Amino acid sequence: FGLLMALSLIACSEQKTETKSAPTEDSAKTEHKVFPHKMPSEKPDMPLSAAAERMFSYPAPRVQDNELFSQFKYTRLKGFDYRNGDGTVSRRDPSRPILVDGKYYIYYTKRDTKVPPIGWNRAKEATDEIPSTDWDLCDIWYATSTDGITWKEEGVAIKRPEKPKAGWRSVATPDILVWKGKYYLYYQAFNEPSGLRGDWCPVSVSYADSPDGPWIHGGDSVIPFGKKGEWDQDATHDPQPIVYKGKIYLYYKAAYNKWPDIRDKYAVGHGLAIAEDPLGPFEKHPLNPVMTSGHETTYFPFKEGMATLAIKDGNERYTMQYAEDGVNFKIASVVSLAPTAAAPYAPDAFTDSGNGRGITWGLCHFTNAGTPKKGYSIMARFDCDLSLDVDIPSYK
Ligand code: AAL
Repeated sequence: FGLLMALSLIACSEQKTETKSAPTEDSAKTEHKVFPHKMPSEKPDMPLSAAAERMFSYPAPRVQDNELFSQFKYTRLKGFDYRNGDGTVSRRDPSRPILVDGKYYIYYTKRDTKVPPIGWNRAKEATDEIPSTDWDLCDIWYATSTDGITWKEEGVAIKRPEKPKAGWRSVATPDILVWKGKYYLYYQAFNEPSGLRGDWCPVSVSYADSPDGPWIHGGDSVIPFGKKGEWDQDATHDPQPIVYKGKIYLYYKAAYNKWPDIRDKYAVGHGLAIAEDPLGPFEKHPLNPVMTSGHETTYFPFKEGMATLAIKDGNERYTMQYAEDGVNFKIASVVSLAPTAAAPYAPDAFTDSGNGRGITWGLCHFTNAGTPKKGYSIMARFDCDLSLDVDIPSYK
């Protein structure tokens, strides 16, 4: 047996030597071309594996110093009471903070109900006092802070209106635009308990001269639903306005087939609607959806284009993406433990500088909203290193 083994080993090594000494025409051609030790700035002219090829579709620098890579650090906020977490108070889906006269302002979904939500699958049992989901029977509240950690809850910004006005059932998930000295809040306006036929709702807008209000109703269904059969036929969520190329770029999400019957066809898409006036009309971009991953919308100006964080949902969840034109997004980096419902403080979101500097912090939420009998959410702060000006090496 020992002899047999020895013979077969010799046979093997002979075979190997033979392969080496008889190169094919192809391998001879590429013999001197081996992937270099120093990362090339251009794709090298040589056959590449799929992964090596893909590497050159990421923006430079492509290695550890990728400008659109970050880790995320979280800090608990001070100043919000959650009634010992009994599920009757919830705060979620914060707007991006804005800085006005030395104070940060945020707007968010607040639920204060006698009982916690009963769940989307029991939406038929929801009443005027029993919420179906965590964002049912909500109003939009606001809070201020000087350091982004300790907040003072100031009161209601937008109360849900009387039935049958748009949003009578719930107003939720706001975001802010500052345009020509006025403030505009875009938010989801529910006319039925979410969960009944999916998470159906259009977007409304209100405006004010001061970030403290009073808020004047400015319009409903500002992003028209798609026609029946189109991806955004009955949901426009997470509106996020940015001033870009002299216009208002309003990114939004449609979660289609969310609940309850065709969950296996569930998908998210983000659309872009563009207007010259904050009250519209908003025209949808012909290439919509411009993103196919990300449960919420988190966009910010970066260099001449737009960066976005695709959070949960979709094949490309947990990626940072970049579009030079604000429309055609490509994966720039893969991230982990990313903030949910991230709303960054983006100082140049409304300045249209054409040279976005990125972000270092923002608000997000943590949720156990699916937990029966005590679902609710809290807001938190995240810090990150996605700024071109401020380097935070400790997060790398
Ligand atoms: C959120 C957002 C929208 C949805 C629900 C409340 O994270 O995507 O606001 O409708 O979940």
